[in-house]
Amino acid sequence: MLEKKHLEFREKIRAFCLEKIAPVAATLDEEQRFLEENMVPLTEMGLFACLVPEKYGGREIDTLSYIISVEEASRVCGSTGITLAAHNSLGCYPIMKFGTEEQKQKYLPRAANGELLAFGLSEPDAGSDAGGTRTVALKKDDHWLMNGSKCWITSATRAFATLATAKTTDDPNDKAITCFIVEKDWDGYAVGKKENKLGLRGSDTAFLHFDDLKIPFENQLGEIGEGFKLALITLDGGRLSIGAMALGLGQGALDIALKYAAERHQFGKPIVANQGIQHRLADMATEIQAARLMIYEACLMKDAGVPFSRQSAMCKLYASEVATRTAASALTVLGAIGYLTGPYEAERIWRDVKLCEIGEGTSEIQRLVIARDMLKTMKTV
Ligand code: COS
Repeated sequence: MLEKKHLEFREKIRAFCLEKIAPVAATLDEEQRFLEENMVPLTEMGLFACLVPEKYGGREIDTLSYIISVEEASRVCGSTGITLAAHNSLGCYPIMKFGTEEQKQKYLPRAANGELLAFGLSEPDAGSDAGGTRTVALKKDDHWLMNGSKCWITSATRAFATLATAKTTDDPNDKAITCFIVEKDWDGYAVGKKENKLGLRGSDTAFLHFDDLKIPFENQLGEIGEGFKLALITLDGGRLSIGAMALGLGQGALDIALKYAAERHQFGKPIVANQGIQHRLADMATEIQAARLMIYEACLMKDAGVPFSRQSAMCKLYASEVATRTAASALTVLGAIGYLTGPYEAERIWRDVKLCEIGEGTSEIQRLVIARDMLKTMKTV
């Protein structure tokens, strides 16, 4: 059972999302356009400042409240959900956790004020094998010199700065990587063309290219050689937010299916009068609620300082597979009309949700993380 403060927060965010985000969600998808018109309202609601401490201009809400905001945004617009998730979990959080005081003062107030941050880990040849990074940053005079490319970067075209990982040696046998905060305005930082995606078409995804990018020493984030662990710790939190995104998308699909099943008449009765439809809706609701409870519990674990890597992998794995099933079920309930782009938006959810099984670690990687943790601890629960 949620506490009163979480229930009130959810009501507030839900009303906001229905008023501001839902009306433009279809247009953003259709026009493949970034959610520009929502940047000011989202900033005013504090949704880019969720985790940032108040002393840096943030809202400093707990993880559960933040995750509820990603869930509610995704319930009406997956593109908004992923933009919030990437900025807060992958952009703000690592600076909060690993940044120097100067880095926090320099970047967090801007981030909390709606200037987006991005996270650059993946590369064309380093996806699931994130440690196989080829981007290199070598010390030269009074700076680092970075060369390489990052791919699938959420908000790449918008972000004023990116947290990018690189090897800090040209020794091919040394796989240690380090994280850096690099800024869009610097010479040598180039954004590739926006990707044409199956779903989440209102979020910007693109390559980043670094060509002799000069990085001041003070922009190294965390210790040299600790970038991989920094990334994995960051992804532990990020996977909760992708789970929340899946949860919201799945809930959105269920909302549409229930309403349609009650309204649509065939053979002289609403189709929901058929037990086959009722059972389908019941299964959808049950699985979504199970995913919700898993994710909410993992949020409490994170804030309590309890290790939650396995749980966050489980949350992402389960919620994204549930949401994929739920979105497909919603299309089945809607039949031919559900297959159309537009009238019921179930088709958009079906396209959006697939990313949840891929981004921030595929479902196969989540299974690997869960199994490895069980084997390491020899604890099944
Ligand atoms: N938190 C902190 N440390 C962690 C960790 C975590 N969640 N997971 C692993 N580590 C540590 C390990 O303990 C190990 O430390 P030592 O070198 O001191 O022993 C180190 O990190 C390397 O771990 P491991 O040997 O398990 O690394 P692997 O190369 O085998 O890869 C996986 C592990 C596959 C789990 C990792 O590469 C991964 O998550 N890949 C998916 C990446 C991904 O999600 N990409 C999408 C990015 S979208 S932004």
